[in-house]
Amino acid sequence: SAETGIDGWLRYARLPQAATHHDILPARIIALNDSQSSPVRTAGIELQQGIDGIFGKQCGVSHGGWVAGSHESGIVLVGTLSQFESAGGNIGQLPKLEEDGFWLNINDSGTYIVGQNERGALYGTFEYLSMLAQGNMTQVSYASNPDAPIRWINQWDNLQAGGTHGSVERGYAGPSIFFANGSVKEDLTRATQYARLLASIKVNAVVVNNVNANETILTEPVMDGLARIADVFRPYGVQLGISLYFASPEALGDLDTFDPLNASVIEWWHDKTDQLYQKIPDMAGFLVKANSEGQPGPLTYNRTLADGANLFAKAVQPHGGVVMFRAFVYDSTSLNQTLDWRADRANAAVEFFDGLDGKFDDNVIIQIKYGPIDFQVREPTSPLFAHLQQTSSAIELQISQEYLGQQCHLVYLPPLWKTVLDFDLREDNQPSLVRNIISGERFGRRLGGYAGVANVGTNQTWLGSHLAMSNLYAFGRLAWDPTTDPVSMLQDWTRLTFGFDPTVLKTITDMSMESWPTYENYTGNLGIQTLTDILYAHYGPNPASQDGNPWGQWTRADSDTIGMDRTIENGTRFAGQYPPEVASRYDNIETTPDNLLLWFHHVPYTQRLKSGKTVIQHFYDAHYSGSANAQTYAPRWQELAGKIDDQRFDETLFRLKYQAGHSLVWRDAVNNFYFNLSQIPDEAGRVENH
Ligand code: GCW
Repeated sequence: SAETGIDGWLRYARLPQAATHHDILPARIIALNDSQSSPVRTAGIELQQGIDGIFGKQCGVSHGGWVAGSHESGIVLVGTLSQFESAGGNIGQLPKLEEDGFWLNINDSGTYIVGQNERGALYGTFEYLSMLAQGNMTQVSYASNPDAPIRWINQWDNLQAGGTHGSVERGYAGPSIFFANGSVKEDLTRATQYARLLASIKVNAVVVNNVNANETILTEPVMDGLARIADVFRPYGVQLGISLYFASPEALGDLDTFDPLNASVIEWWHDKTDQLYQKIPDMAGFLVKANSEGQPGPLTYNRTLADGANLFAKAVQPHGGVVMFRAFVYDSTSLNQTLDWRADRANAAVEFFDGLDGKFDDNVIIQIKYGPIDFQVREPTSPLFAHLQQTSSAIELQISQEYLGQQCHLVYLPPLWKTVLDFDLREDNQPSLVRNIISGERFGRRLGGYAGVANVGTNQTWLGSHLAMSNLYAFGRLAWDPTTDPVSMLQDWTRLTFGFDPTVLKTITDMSMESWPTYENYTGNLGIQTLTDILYAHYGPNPASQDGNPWGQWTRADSDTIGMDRTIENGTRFAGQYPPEVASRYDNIETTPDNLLLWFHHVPYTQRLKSGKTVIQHFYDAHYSGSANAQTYAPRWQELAGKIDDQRFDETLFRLKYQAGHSLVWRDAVNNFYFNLSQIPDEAGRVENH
């Protein structure tokens, strides 16, 4: 059958020699709940489909009739702790399970999947099926608990009143799977399939509309539509969240203010929230982008960001909801590159949140992009993670490759994400890894976790590229356990997606693991940022656009020097936003790693790196070596002809050939730009006046 990619890594493709395993497989599935919206019921269906697909063995599903202690072999039993106990199971010896966690036990007497809640039972089921689909038939017994409670996907989907299809901001795979004609689509098949994929990677909520929201998300027909989305999500244990427009009381209601401390405004939001929860009792909560890039917010009324966040927190609190409040707050109109050497957008988040730690309600989580600017190919860790200690925080990662080739370039992102998750901020001179801050562990917070901007669309591949799906898969795996090895999860994904051929596995592993450094090399290296066009599409090279723009993404390149001076004495003082150990490391050019040199220091092109090369020669060399490596992808992929289906082979080859060409465009545009500016010749004679 044609491989469209719609099932992603959940294909349940037939194993080689499937029939030889029939004896050791379950013959009967017992799912301890049969109500329509129950994830445990879904687990039963997945088990049935999975065992049939992977092995060609048909099993019946029942919802009871298990006799505890009967040692009936050949069963797989799935349910929650309390369902298991009511059915007569002994939960006394089970390891401790946290919310969404599960226990998986495969032994001679059967397979037992017991969740702390129904969602956990479904997660355990998908984990079991992932083993089977990879031909792993070993007996295991372990508990698995999430590292963090917040494991959310954000979609930047627009409702698009007046248009046919809802567009997706920074989405590269077609229009929205949720919205069309200003409302929720009638046909939610794709939303259902999406929830299935997300449940299998243990994602527990999706914010379905763009953070650049408008008030129409709160109209009656749209709220009814949202309830239908929640209905198709529910059997997968995925909760629905929405982004709010701060000025809605004025734009949709008939108030003449949206001041968060105004009594009528507060009442308006409480009413709306109650209406929403009436329709969607298990709604996850709200996401808010305020006072950023034209969005209104509390600062409009001289109120604090905490006043703004708490307005919503109080409204959802009685319903058990949470508020994800974005830290991506900056005012581009206040930045002037020419007049102010100390101006720096990177400073904005810490400055805007200064003095607010401890002022947020308990159910507020500050959602922080990994770096201080904006999803660049290389950024230092956002220092804000160290400043919020009495406030829960979550990291925002971007699966959608906005500045990273928009899914036309292969870039496997977990190695980049790990540089931030594993980064030690040394708060109070103590180990302070970002992953332990957002899990809540480091500062003793109850909430926190991960938000991944996915922006899937109606394209059959979800992201527009088959290989890009490894990033979505890995996001879920890391949010559950950030210590997971990027190679091992990539290989799980590859086997599940493309099967068992060792050459396929090796080629995809090698190319993926090379892909981020390769992309960094032919785009922007040494911490200068991606050097992408930032005036319009965020696509393709445009180093000239990286200065003088109103967005505050600058390189301060002139004919002799380059880089942002972010030191404490002489520069923008950004380095001083880190705890002392890290601040002094970045403040000092000697201890700043080469890959962040131009992020923190303004230097002559002839500055020597630790490698011994000059900055400009490194630019030339890196762009040549990066694009040279990108040239190898398509031929390496071509070696896989016949080892995977034609459709996915061809569609991937097309993208890799495109990348090969576009990497040359990148190489020459960037190298020529800096050669023209600096007039410093390339030692290898490749870059010259034309
Ligand atoms: O990087 C910018 C993107 C915008 C986005 C914004 C944000 C949704 O270019 O498209 O808006 O970040 O994250 O709010």
